[in-house]
Amino acid sequence: MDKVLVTRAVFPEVLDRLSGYFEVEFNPDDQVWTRSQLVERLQGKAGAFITGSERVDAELLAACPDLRAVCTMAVGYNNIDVEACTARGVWVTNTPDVLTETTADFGFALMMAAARRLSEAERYLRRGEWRKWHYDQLMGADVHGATLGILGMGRIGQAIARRGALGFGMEVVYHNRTRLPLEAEGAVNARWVDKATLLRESDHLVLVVPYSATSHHMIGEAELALMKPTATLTNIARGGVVDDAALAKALRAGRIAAAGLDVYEGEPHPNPALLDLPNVVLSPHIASSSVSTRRAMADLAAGNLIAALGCGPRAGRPPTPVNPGPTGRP
Ligand code: 8YV
Repeated sequence: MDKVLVTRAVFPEVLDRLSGYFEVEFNPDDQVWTRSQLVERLQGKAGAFITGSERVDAELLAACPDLRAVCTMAVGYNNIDVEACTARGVWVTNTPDVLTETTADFGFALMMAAARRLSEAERYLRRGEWRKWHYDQLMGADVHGATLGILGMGRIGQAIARRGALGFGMEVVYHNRTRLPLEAEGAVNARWVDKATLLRESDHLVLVVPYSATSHHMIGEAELALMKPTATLTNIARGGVVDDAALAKALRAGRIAAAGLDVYEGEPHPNPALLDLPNVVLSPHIASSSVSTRRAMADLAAGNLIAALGCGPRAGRPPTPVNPGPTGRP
């Protein structure tokens, strides 16, 4: 029986399922292991069920030669060096699709909360400052009928566009490296524009682009300067896509109106400059965290691990691979 490591705490039913196929070592206290603790625990393991918190690179692979599958419970895999895994014939899998709608719901919620100043309003009320109605109390920006900008038009971007166009009568503009086929643009009523136009035209800009060297600080001081002073910015992509220090400055100076953030540089320690600002809605990387979606992500990651290690009904054919596994070894 192969041995596998589950690096973080996960649903007990998922551990039970894995135990039907493997000898499972897990992390009941949900400790965030150091790199050397992780390498130590991976010795003799054929597979790893990981999350976005663990970094898998060439050095780790060299130190863990028995590893044949790295299965992350996330759609994003910027923490995994896929090329290095492919070179060693190690499967990489992720959990796309199952989280698309839930993540889009949350992105929309953050965007609306930022536009309508929801966190600010709640803090005001809790502080006991609400004494009377007045005409310009906590006035925000409308979402319905406004221009929704989307940077990164993959599955989640399109799901957000659908909400905006069909539910809120928004005009949708987007920027993506590759333009969607006309039909797909038509389905969400979206218009491709270059990045500068996207920044200039958006009333509410939502970032859904994967993190890579290319998308690092894709939104910084220069980009924020192009946005409308009344605009909001929502980041549900990855910390690092936005230069958080530049964003904090822009929010403080009123160069944009508000932001909604679920992801940060240096998670779980957001830039302190963001914490004191009234015009930013902050959440702790929970966009995919609905009961049924987190369960579906864990099930899919487990199914990938089982199949990648040659077990179960899909032996050798993990449902959502990122690379070709052993057949991709040069
Ligand atoms: C995960 C995410 O919960 O799927 C992703 O890429 O950002 C989240 O849904 C997180 O990465 C932990 O694995």
